[in-house]
Amino acid sequence: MQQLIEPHGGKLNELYLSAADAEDEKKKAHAYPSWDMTPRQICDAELILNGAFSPLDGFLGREDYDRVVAEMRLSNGLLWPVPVNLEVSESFAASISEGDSIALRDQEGVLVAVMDISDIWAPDKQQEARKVFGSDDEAHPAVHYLINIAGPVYLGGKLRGIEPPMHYDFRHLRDTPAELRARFSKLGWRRIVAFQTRNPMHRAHQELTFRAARQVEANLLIHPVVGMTKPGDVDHFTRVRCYEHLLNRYPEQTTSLSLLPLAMRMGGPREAVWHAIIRKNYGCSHFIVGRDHAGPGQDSKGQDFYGHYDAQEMVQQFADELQIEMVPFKMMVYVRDRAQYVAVDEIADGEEVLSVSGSELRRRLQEGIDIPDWFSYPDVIDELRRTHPPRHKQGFTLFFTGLSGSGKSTIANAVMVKLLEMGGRRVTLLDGDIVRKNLSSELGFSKEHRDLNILRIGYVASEITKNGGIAICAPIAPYTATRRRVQDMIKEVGGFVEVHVSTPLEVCETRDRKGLYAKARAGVIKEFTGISDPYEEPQNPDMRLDTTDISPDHAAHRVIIKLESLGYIR
Ligand code: PPS
Repeated sequence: MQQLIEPHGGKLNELYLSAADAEDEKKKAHAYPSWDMTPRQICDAELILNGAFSPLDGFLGREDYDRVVAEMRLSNGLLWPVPVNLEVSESFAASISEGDSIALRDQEGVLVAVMDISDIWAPDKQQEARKVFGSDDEAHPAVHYLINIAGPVYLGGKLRGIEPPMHYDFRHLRDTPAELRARFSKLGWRRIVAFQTRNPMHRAHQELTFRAARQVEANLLIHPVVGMTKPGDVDHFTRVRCYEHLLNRYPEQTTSLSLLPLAMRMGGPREAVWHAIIRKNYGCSHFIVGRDHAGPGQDSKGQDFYGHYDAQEMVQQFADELQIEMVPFKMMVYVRDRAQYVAVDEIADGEEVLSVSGSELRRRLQEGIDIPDWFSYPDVIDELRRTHPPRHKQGFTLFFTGLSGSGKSTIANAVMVKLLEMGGRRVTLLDGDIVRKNLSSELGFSKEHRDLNILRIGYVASEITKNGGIAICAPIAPYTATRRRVQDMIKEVGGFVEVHVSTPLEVCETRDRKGLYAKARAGVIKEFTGISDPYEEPQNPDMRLDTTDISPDHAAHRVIIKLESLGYIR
């Protein structure tokens, strides 16, 4: 009988201990230093432990890391394109030594694995960004994560699995590589083509996957990523319900759906090679790579980070080593006269094609506009509309940032009152001073404390937004990267509107309503924004307001008009 494709490196590396050994290890782990993993580290750990990242047997050590970054290879020469590291804080790293064991826990403190530390080092993150992602531009989500969110020290070492990270959702759709391989064997599937996605699937995707399966005479595995995708993507709960609707539209017994708890990096070509290796470990013989695979979009100058078909080229370049066969696909578009989907390179001269881009779809959902039948299925659209109501029914955060005395609080207050006057919405004001009194009273004005303060505001605002309310924030929020983290957090759950109150420093200082500028100049107050501490101006705010020559009432009125034009109120 023909066997399924071999895992990468020849062996599926499942790292869970037996029940008895896990019990023993759990007792010993009470004495180990403990690290609460970040959401991304939990995703990575799960896929290391269940063998999806075979042949990895832990987080990369230094030698492997260096070679992966430089050459896309582990130190033994095996192809591996993306560094998978346990990044930690300086203080945690200082508390342990090479040779120690540490307890890796999930966010509730449950022990997931024990890690035997072999290497501790501070990586060159700029170099990692340039080599792995081809850029150190922080508009790239993974570069932003690497530079601004990931800890400064990396730990390398083998893992011993205690218990898999817990998932309460869609448990019937989650499989380890061994479970999926067993399912394929049971069904008698030998040729399986995997489809990776982080988006809802519509008719074009169905046509593409259906054709791919027919072309290579294989069964189809829809294998969406439900770990971490690009900030702003449709949440996985909604997507999975969409996939389930779509599944009914494939011929019976031909197609399977399974969820992959991967934390994507949006690394384009390198990531495509990684995705291929992962699918090979799950037992798939073929892998679809379309246009812009794992693409992060555009850089801060408006240029694409990667060419549309770079990912296909890189997977092709390593075809011999990968063994899993790529099924390359061009973009599918709808040809009106033929009433069918066709690859862009198959369109005849003069044929009229129709397409709805991702941003056009979002616009139509936001504005409650009709979405044509040729584009998607009614049950898929209904599902999207349930979680993406038009903007005026969504929660949103209005985030003012600017110097002390620029007018943020006054405008924020005026906007709040105008919104309350209009009625029908719940509004919460998180003004700088109010927050510092109620949420952050123990914090000062160091960079670390300011960041903590802003992240707390962001967290509260995201909860308000998620539940359909309006959060108005008015802190100084001087750092771009921290504002970005707040924005990413909130965009996952609703709207985010950034207003830069750009009143110049001279004007703020002349006003000096609280007398703080005078004290800052005299050196009585240290680390004062604009005087002895930085303010990084927003590059692309939704709106700029300089209050030098306009009244607070007028400024608030302009904000209301902006909110109306963006569709958040009407
Ligand atoms: S931050 O940077 O976003 O955390 O600042 P924020 O929480 O908005 O707090 C700013 C208010 O605190 C007062 N204050 C200072 N501001 C800046 N730098 C220093 N060192 C400082 N010390 C006290 C000041 O009144 C700010 O209020 P606003 O409303 O901005 O004038």
